[in-house]
Amino acid sequence: MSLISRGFGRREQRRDERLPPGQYDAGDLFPVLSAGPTPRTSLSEWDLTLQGEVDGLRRWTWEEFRDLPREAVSVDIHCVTKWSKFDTRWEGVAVDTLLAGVRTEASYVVAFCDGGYTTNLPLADVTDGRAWVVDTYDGQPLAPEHGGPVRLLVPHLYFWKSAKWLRGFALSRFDEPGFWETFGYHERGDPWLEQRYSGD
Ligand SMILES: Nc1nc2c(c(=O)[nH]1)N[C@H]1C(S)=C(S)[C@@H](COP(=O)(O)O)O[C@H]1N2
Ligand SMILES: [Mo]
Repeated sequence: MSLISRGFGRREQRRDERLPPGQYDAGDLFPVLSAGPTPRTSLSEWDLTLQGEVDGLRRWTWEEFRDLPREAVSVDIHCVTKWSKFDTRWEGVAVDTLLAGVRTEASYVVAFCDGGYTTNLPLADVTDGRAWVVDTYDGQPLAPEHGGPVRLLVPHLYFWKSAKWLRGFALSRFDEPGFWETFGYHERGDPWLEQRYSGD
């Protein structure tokens, strides 16, 4: 199986220049931030689906998901609570791979999860090699508290957009707020523009 690598070896840029405004370097710490308990879904019951504004439901079982073309990514992540973490290493499937061949009028997606968490994103923020559904962190299966079996990874937006325990995407022509967005967080959440709260 081919494994495309992205973002590795990008070390020239100074760390302070890689830190968005108002953020600090968490170093080796990897805080856990979950709005509820960690759900446990067995892999035999697990699936990933594309729903809503699509030309037909798409569904992958765990085995089917694991057989998709994979990518390794090394990226900086930025939480709205102000910690950032450099050079985090993940493996998984590009959202582009899931959307290949899907005909849609949608401009937005809502990522939905076991446990009920949701977050909304413009389709443009999860395509063109900018988002992945990852099952591996630092060479190990993704730990349940960090979203295992799979989470969304959208490193160019605040980390609340990287939905843990991901089960799929609902595509829509309309932007519908997710969990934190309903509580006043920004609808897009670009850390470089410090889009923390609605209206920023
Ligand atoms: N399903 C789900 N995904 C989630 C969350 C959550 O509560 N539930 N929290 C979000 C927030 S606010 C952050 S900062 C990151 C935290 O990921 P971590 O716990 O792996 O650091 O997950 C995001 N994804
Ligand atoms: Mo967060």
